[in-house]
Amino acid sequence: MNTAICAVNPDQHSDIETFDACEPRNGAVASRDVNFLERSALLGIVIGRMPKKGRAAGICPEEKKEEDHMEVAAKHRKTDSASPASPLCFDSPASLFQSLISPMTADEFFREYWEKKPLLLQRSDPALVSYYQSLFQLSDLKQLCVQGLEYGQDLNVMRCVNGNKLVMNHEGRVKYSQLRKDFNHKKATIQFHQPQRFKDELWHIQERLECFFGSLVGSNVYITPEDSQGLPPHYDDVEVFILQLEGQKHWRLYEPTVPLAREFGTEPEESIGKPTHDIILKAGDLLYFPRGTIHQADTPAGVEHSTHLTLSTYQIMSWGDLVLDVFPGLMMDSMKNDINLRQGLPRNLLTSAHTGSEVKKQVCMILRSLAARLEQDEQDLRSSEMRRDFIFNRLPPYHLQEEDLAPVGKLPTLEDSVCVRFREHIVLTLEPSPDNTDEAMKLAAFVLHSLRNKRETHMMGSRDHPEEEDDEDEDDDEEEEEKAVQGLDFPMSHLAALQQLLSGERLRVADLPLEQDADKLGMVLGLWTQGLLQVC
Ligand SMILES: O=C(O)CCC(=O)C(=O)O
Repeated sequence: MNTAICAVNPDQHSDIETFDACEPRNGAVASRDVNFLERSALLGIVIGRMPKKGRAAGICPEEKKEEDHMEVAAKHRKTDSASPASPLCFDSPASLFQSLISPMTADEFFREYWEKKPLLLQRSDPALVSYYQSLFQLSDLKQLCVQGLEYGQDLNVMRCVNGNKLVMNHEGRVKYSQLRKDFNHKKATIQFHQPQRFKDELWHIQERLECFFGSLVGSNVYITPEDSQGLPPHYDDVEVFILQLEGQKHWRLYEPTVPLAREFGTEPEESIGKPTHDIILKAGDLLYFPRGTIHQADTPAGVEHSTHLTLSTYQIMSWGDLVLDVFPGLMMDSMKNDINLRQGLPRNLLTSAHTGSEVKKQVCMILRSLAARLEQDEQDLRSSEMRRDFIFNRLPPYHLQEEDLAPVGKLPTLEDSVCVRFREHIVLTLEPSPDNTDEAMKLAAFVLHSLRNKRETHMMGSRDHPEEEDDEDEDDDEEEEEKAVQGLDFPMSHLAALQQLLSGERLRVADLPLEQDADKLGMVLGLWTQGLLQVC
């Protein structure tokens, strides 16, 4: 983080004074005679109105409409007169992100802020304020409790006391009356997990963001009563976007001890120094900060309560993680072709206290030759777990229902032209063929998709159910079976044809780059049956 900033409010002159009261760590203090706009630019603060849907230049280009997605969403969209019109632009993943961070441009965001430093967007647009409030509010909890919520799994109730997190969860099912008692009288913060499971608009936003980032996007809602704090200072392993939905929250951010941290961590107040940012977030404001940023937040006295939504992404998405992911496959392939890699280790290597410089040298040589071979290899890198994890755990397309999964339109013939449906929710991977019977390890081309993913379990994992551990093996088997159904595998000879289809082109079945007409038809029928392709 290279710039220290403090929030200033353009509407209240006196707030500008808080700038001087804040002591940035890096000495990046703007002088008093810099005017507000210049200073805002210097400080990474952007203030503005949201663009009207589809009106702002370059924000919502009509031609970028994603047909399947729009079609399904439009078919099922409820006409809910209580929901305010969305100031976000859902036409494409990029336009959604752009409208979320408006008036900052996505280019500037990724150039100046992403993984680098916090960004505060202060907006005082009443339409945006009421839209943000409609995403989740304190009063939603009553109905959600009726639907059935469990402590621990669906929400936590906690309070920061003397720098420590005091968890105040009760057993089992959440009763609304108890929840309000803890909130009103014990000043507990309610941390609601993954509200996109219940709130359609959050499903829509997060599904678009998952397409935009190509990474899972989770969320939590935090509701904190006045003059109270929920969590002690800590940092997360995710990029976060904080949307202030109701009331106000006071945020303090600190220099990371582990920049771009890969793990969650807490830090005692004594060791974190002075805040680099001291901010009051108001309804409609958005705050971004990179993973590793130490933070704490409290609802000031005199504010009725604060509700904010934390959108988080890019967990386990670093270059290091990719190398960890592809390395086992690379090594296994090399071992098949190189007898040197199959030669035995020196005797007792595993039991000796030091492996010695010769062993290190040998390992370095192997790594160099692996890199050299990879450079010459024309084939794509094979990702084993990261792609699968994303495609099987992301949200399904917005408002996709069981009936949308049935084959669409007429059965394709050789003379028809076909197009892939739900392109954004499909990946092509190369993996060991399910037909492998020996060590030769044949590869197959897998078409994996997320159309049958469950919105109700998005980002919930299975670790929250320790009581079900006995059944774990059985559940794992069932889960594996279910996942296996969410894709099709084809022989490697079909790879070029699949790549062509998945590039989004409209193609005549007869023109697919496959030798046999039967293979062409077999491939398109397989995809058509899964609802992944239609005659167009
Ligand atoms: O509101 C709080 O106490 C902390 C919230 C937080 O850490 C977050 O939203 O990431």
